[in-house]
Amino acid sequence: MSFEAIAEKVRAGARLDEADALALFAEKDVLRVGALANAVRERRHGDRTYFNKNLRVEVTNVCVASCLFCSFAKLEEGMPGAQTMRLEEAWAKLEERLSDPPTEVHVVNGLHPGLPFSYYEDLLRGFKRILPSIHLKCFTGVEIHFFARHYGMTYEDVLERLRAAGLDSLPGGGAEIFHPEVRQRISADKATADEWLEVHRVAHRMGMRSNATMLYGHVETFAHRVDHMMRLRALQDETGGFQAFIPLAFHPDGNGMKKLPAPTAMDDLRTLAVSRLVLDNFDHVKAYWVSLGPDVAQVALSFGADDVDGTIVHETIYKAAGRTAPDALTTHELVRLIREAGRQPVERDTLYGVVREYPRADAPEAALKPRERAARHRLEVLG
Ligand code: V47
Repeated sequence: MSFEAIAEKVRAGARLDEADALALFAEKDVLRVGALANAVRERRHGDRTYFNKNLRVEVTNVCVASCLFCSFAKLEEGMPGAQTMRLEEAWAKLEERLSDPPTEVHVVNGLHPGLPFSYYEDLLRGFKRILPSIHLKCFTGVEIHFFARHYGMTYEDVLERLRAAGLDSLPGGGAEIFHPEVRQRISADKATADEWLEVHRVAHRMGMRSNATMLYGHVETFAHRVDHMMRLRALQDETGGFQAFIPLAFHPDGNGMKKLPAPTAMDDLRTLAVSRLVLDNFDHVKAYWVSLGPDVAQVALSFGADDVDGTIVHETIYKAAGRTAPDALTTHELVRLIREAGRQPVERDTLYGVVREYPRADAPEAALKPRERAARHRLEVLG
C-alpha cells in the first residue's frame, strides 16, 4: 500500500495492519512518517506532554538469567560487581528525596535465586511506611513469572501478596522482542512471550495497570518489531490495562552484543512514530530520555511521543550499558526540554492524574532577551 493510502487510513481512524506497519518502517522519508504520528499524537493529547517525579531503585543485580543484551546482571552473589541492597539501603533512597518527594518508585531487579519472598514484601511495605502516598510501580512481568516459579505460586497469588504489601502497578520491562526467533537468541532462559503477556493479562484482570516495552536495534528485523506491537495491541484489545508503550533503544557497551552498533536517532524516531500509528489502543507512547538521550527524546515529542518518563535520579541498567545521558534530570530541566519542543509540560502521577500543569512557552528561550530569560528561570526555580 502507498504511503498516501496508509495516511488516508490513519486520517479516517482505521486500524493499520502488519503490511502497513512494515511499509512505514520501509518508507524512505522518515519525516513523513513522523508527521503522521504527530497528527495522531496531537489528536489525542494536543500539546500536552507528560512527565513525573520518580525514583528508580534496582535493589539487586544478581540474576539467574543470561540475556545477551544485559550489562547489569551478575550471575551469583559474591561475583565482582554483584550487589544486593539491604532493605534499609533501598528505603534510604526514598528517605533522601523527602524534601521534594517523588510520586513514584520504579523498581526493576535481577532474578535473584537466594532471597525469601518476604524480602520483596518488606521492601514495598517499607516504602509505603516512609511515604504512604507513594505509587509503587515494581517488578517486570519477567520478575513476577520468576517469583511464581521460584516460590511455587500462581501469578495471581504473587500479585495478590505483593499488592497486599503495597504494589500498585507493573512497569513494562522484560518484554524485549516477543518473536521466538529473536527471544531464543537474546533471552532464552526467562519468561517467554506468552508468559510475559499472561502476567500482564492477570494483572489487568485484577485491576492493576501496567506498561509495555520493546527493546529494539540489535538482531531483530522490522518484521519482529511489528509482530511485537501486534501482540501487545491484541492483549490491549482484550484487557485495556496498558497505559504506555515504551520503545527502548539498545545500548551495546559491556554485554553479549557489544559488537553491534546502537540504533541511530532516525531509527529511534521512526520506531516511536510507527508505534504511535500501530498501537491505536494505547493512550501513551513514551520517549524514555535515559535510553534516547534528552536531545532525541525532545525531538521525539514531534514524532508521536507524549511522555518523557521522569526525573529518575538513580538508574543503573543503562549506566552499565554505556549510556551518555545524565543520571537525573530536575523537574526544571524536564519542563524546559518539553517547552522548548513547543509543548505544554504536565506533571502527572503514575496513573496519569494531573499533578501540575505548566504553561506552554510563548517563545523559545533563546528568543528572549537575557533579562526576560533570567526572570523566567527565577520564577521556575521558585516554582
Ligand atoms: O527490561 C536492559 C532494558 C529494561 C539494556 O514501565 C536494555 O514506565 C537497552 O523496562 N540496552 C528495564 N535496554 C527498563 C524498563 C523501563 C524503562 C522506563 C520506563 C518503564 C516503564 C520501563 O531495560 C529491561 C530491558 O528491556 N535493557 N539492558 C541495554 N543494554
